Amino acid sequence: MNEHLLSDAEVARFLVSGYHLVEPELPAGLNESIAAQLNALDYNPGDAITEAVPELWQVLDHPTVKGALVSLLGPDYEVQSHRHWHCKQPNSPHMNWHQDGLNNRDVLLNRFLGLYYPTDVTPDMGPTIIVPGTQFRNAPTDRMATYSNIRGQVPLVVKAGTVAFTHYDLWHGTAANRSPHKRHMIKFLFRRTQNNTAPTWNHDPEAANKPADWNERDRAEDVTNILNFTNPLGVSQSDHYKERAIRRQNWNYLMGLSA
Ligand SMILES: O=C(O)CCC(=O)C(=O)O
Repeated sequence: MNEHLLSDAEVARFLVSGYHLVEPELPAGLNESIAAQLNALDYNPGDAITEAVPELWQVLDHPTVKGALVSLLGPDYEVQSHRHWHCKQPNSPHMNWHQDGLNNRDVLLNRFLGLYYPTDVTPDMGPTIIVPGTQFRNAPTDRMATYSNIRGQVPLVVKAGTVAFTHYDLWHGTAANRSPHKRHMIKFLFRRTQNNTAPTWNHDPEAANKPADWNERDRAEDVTNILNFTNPLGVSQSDHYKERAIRRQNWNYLMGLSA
């Protein structure tokens, strides 16, 4: 067992909710140093943000961050060349809901985002807002952009150093920044390069193969029941069973079985 890899339940929850947060124990002063360099930048270098602030690699190379990536994308995952510094300026408005991915109901988990926050993000600082469970839901982006609050939305009010891994199709937006502080987030993109032939996380076959238990439902701690019953959006039964099928296909794909 590798202490940095995810458990079965954590992998299953990622498939169900579309996100996973890690809080790596970064070297003292690293977040502060990165934030200071970002505060001083007077242009956005785009993909070259890692050249402007090379210490960002220390975040990506942290064992807790790598452990989550290996668990979900395999040991040969790639850090893609596209990345972006999202500097949310003081007194700037909200950003509409959208999906970054291709709006698929994708049964293969091959690519997703990592959002790194070098400072604490308070509710008034324009946190990213995600809607857990929306990653398999198609919605025309122009229509989605007109929605306001959505039941189940989660503002990423996080502590400095947090990395939020989010499914590429997860619905997200940003709250307005009503504070006098810049809110920094660096978005990275990670990609699988090899299909799994076996689980790449801390897999326990016994615990992962428990029978379905209707009495546990949302309290479930095991894979079968997490995949079957978790319903973060509270959708109807006829809607839920379609989603359940996609989750199970994703799980089988990660297990190295045919999807
Ligand atoms: O700045 C943020 O919090 C979110 C940015 C965003 O929506 C995106 O990168 O697609």
